[in-house]
Amino acid sequence: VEASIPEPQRDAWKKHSAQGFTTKEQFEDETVRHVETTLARSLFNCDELAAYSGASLAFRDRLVIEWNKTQQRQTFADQKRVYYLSLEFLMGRALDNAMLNVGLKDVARAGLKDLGFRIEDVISQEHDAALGNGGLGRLAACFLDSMATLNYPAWGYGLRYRYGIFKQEIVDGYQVEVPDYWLDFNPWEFPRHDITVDIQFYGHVSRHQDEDGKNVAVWEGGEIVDAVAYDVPIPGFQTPTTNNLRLWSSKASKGEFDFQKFNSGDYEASVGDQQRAETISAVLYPNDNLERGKELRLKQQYFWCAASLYDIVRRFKKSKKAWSAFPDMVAIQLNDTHPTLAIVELQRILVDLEGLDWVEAWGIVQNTFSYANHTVMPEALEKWSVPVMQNLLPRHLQIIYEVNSQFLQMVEKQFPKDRDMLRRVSIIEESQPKMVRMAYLATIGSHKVNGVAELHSDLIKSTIFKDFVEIYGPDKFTNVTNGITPRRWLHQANPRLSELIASKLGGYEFLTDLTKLNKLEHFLDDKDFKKEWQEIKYANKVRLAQHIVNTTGVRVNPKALFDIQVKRIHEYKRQQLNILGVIHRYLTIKAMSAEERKKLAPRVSIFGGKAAPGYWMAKTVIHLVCSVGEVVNNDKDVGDLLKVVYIEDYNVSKAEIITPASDISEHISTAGTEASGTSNMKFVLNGGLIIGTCDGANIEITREVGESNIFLFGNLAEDVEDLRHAHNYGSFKLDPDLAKVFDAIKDGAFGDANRFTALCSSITDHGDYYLVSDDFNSYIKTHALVDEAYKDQDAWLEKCITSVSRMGFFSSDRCIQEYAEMIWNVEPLVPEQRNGK
Ligand code: 4GP
Repeated sequence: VEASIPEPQRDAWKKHSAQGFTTKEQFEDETVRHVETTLARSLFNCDELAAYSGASLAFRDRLVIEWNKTQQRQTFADQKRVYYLSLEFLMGRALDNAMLNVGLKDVARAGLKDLGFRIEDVISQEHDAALGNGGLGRLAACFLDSMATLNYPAWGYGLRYRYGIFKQEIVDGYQVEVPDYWLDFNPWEFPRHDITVDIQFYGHVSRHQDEDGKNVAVWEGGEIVDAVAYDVPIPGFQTPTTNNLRLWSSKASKGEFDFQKFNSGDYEASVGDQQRAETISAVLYPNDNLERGKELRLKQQYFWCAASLYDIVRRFKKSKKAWSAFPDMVAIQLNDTHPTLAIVELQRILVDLEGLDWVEAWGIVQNTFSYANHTVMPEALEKWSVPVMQNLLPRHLQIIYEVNSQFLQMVEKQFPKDRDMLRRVSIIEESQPKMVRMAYLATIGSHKVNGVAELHSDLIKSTIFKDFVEIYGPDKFTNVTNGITPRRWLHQANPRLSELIASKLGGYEFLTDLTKLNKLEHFLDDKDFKKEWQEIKYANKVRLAQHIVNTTGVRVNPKALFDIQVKRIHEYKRQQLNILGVIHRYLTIKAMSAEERKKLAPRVSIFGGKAAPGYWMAKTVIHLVCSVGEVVNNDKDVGDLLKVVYIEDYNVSKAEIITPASDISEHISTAGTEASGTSNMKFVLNGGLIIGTCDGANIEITREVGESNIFLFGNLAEDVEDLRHAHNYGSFKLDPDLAKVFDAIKDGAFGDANRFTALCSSITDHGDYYLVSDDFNSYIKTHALVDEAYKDQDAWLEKCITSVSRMGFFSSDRCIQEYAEMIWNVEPLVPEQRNGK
């Protein structure tokens, strides 16, 4: 059906085209209009939430106008687009970001003030969009910001979960999970009921002859679920480019709704079917760095991949180009292995539905896809049971077998005598039941595979993909070190620091070219500048101290050294090492004379992060932190010398308050386990130093900021395997300082010791897999160096400023440029007029 307006009427349309506000007057007009008409409220009935809603709708209008233009521009340009497939997008709040990216925050601040509101109160009404677990999902969100800012024609594809990551409450020192129902009012999404895709599950495959006598596979029967598109505009910074994030929501198919049952009076069963369909996109699986192989998760993955592929293929077909041009128009980036079924789905579309020859189709597939790996930890590598896949996706399993068989034939030719190689690299693991190894399938179906920091990219080549490097050669494997968007993580989270930097560098160009920060080193002797820098850090600490007292009741001294570890709770990230170190500090203070205590720098140890609901050990760590806090914070001997706090419900908007307030932050994973880490970058960019292991991006941060500006400790990745081996063969010796810490715990210094038995014995009796004991002494000593260094405030400040000036490399803009040039081969589409310039 032709939906465009005929030529003669287009002038009328253009005349009435929506414009969006630019001035304060117009902003107030729009906000009040939305409050009064869209929300049906009035000036007698407008609380902060209503003001938030009105202001958001005013900004949304602006975004939508640019968004429509961007989509038209990209369609006309007819150039290659990139599609970023991620099961997680940890977006956080949108209003503040929209205000800053379109450059109208000051206008909004003044307008809201006229209308009787403080902008901060309005902004804080927004519910975080928390469709992710941690680093992997937040990285996707930073990438969307960079792709729009750099004007790349790019779409994100994900799932519209009804429940994002759970909310964490700390009750009596234990984590309690509360569902995150976030969609009550979400002005940032547009339902596209006209864009609905039928997604098939189950059924069987039969073979038919087509008109040309060709034998084709037909996937029949089973059930159909509808995927409905919801679009979220993604504004670039200081550019009109506004990209699209399309999230799919599941719904019972109209054709499927069982009228038979309905008419025969079985209303409940019929509604039950409906609910089952909606379950697919109902909840985000709350695991970080862990896969649990649940069928519903596989259903989510296929649902999302099939809907996205349908959409991408439909857009390509409109261009009427030959299939061979598909990889010239489409780059699909897989964020980890979660979207690997998209590879199989494209092969299915090309061979079964479009009639392409297998080999030609597979060439197109390989040239289209690329895959980023985010972890080497075995428990996080996705594998799906063959029987489960056979049942849910019978045709896809056949295709996987065919891909595998051709791949293994190729390998056999290359390595004729190496039977074990075939077993090792097969997509199918010959276990009971057989399993599909998704990382291998993703590697075979892509033209590039990358890790997310140098060490990590080296490790994947020497461990999980070692054989594949032999088979394909080293060029298929590459590195793109992660980055973060300086817009959210500096300009938005730390506006005063951003302003101070701009005043010295003569403008905000550093926000789009972060390497410009290096000029800050010229101001190391500028007393006023340094004083102001220090005042800003202090103000940020006061703001965090306020949040802490409001939420926990614990009063912390903002003059103390703030030592922060916030991230998902995981044994490999070693929050246990941190809290055991804190106990060691506590015991040391208790043993000191009053004179000695006077010389000690006061500390606040701050923890935050969620544990996966089924991860018992992680939950025990949280409980230990809270129990230690209970004792230490109420010990009169200790006073301000040590406070221990657990910040509840760590999320993106809390990170915006926490990150600018650190003096030191902890990135202390067992070497070789943290693929990159990204909060390490955020903390340094905000003028905090870090204590860390030689792991992930810590190594590159050290290279950039210099060894004297970071506190490194612990064993190296290359020694980890030998140490573990030694532990298992009897040479484990518990560190003597750590032994004292365990004695205190066992004596009940922090309450019932039984609650911590498993945690302690994982180190003392079960091999200490994460090398807590091996690294303990080095960790404690390095903390003593931190204490010493903090005493010389001038030197400390110089380290901070120097580090910030050298953080240019860690912008997600650099990262996206590397993907675009090395992997996607896409060009930006720069609009003519740019705002803010
Ligand atoms: C995370 C890694 O653990 C983290 O080091 C990295 O910075 C982040 O991805 C982004 O690349 N991985 C996951 C996961 O969150 O579930 O594998």
